[in-house]
Amino acid sequence: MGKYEAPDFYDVDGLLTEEERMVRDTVRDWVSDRYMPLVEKAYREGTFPRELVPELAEMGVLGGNLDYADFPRLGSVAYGLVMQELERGDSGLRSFVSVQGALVMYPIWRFGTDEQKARWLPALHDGSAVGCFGLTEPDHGSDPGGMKTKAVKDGHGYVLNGAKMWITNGNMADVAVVWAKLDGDIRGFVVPTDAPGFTATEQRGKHSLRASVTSELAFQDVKLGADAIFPEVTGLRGPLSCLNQARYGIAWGVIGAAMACYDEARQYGASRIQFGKPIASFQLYQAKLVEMLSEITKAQLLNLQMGRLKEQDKVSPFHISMAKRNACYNALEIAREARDMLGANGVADEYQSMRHMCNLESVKTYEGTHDIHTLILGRQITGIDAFA
Ligand code: TGC
Ligand code: FAD
Repeated sequence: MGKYEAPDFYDVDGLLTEEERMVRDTVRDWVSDRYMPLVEKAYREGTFPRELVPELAEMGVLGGNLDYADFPRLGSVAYGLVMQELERGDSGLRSFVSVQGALVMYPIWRFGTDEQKARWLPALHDGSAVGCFGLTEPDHGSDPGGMKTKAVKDGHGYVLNGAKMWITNGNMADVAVVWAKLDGDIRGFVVPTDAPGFTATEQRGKHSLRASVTSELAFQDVKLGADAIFPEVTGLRGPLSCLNQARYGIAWGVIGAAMACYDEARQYGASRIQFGKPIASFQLYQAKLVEMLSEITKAQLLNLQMGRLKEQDKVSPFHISMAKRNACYNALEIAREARDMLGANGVADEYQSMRHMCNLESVKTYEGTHDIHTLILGRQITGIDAFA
């Protein structure tokens, strides 16, 4: 295939600042030069290319949106564009960065003590430490409020027992942000993964997100100091605030994957000859490209407006739910269509559409499934709570 040509039908580029374009282009080039040569092998072998973490850190994308100490700060739109470009490479790459920044650094920054911040934020920012976020349990995914993981007071500290499942970065992590019930209330704990009684077991056998580490965490009488808890935040509001940040990045990210699939199908159609003509000359093929580009363009504009609202502190979780739901649904449809348009070659791993398609099945599920975001929006529109 030829060089990647990012679709931008409505000149969204013209709505960006020079700095935003520069950040996007830096990450776009890095993905082309450094990540794309590795991804096929990583996906086949089911590994995350950890050797690239220092380079991600060097680009300032780990917690790049946080206003902390001397971290260079990315604006919300620039951060979204970074997610778009990373996921153009692979959802696993964006997932790594999302979890580190939005689900580990963000809660420590927002809810942590000065000591927790000083201990973890610089190391997570420079990539010398990796974090994971434990909310989902084997029996509580969409309904995290029912979680069983429990902390009890023990002298001046706490003892943690329970299990988390489907945890991105789990086996690579030095620190886990774990949500558990203390006296019946959901609280957040900063747990070093070398604490006795903490185990992480990699979940193999995934058809999706193969270039990402996913793990089950178990806590057996893990002793934590009094300084391990987030002191103020109580209830689902804590983890859900982090999910707002991560869902924001996903809405941008999956459109990067869709852009890659569209570009692959467009280029393939121009060079693949059937019935004596390029397949892109057939009307049905063209109609598919039109649908794909239309949905990409609408999502690009929605994401951009969401980002501008976030910069003005005007974004609500409902804006983010709509963008996450819309982007994941359409990105997955686009990836499926692109796979089909490549014929048999579409199932070969030298092409990327099927890899994106398989990844997007997970991304549509995690951080709130399509159905859950439908019901979040339905509750907002009607005032009637379908979860109650
Ligand atoms: P509900 O009654 O709605 O709310 C309970 C409390 O939370 C507050 N709240 C929020 N706060 C901040 N942001 C939001 N988006 C919030 N939504 C609700 C709410 O105000 C209330 O606060 P308070 O102080 O009054 O108590 O709770 P519910 O039990 O009815 O559940 C709501 C529901 C279903 C929407 C929620 O539980 C949900 O979103 N479920 C989906 C679970 C989910 O998204 N899990 C993601 C796990 S992490 C992950 O997947 C990482 S993948 C990472 C990667 O690899 O990229
Ligand atoms: P369930 O909640 O059992 O849902 C099953 C089906 O039922 C879905 O179609 C759902 O939409 C539907 N459903 C559920 N409730 C309703 C309802 N009220 N009305 C209508 N339909 C409903 N979690 C973390 O905490 N940290 C991570 O780092 C993390 N990384 C992940 C990485 C991967 C690769 C994957 C696949 C998942 C990850 N998750 C993580 C977990 C993810 O957030 C959950 O899988 C997700 O929240 C859905 O929960 P569940 O799988 O238990 O599905």
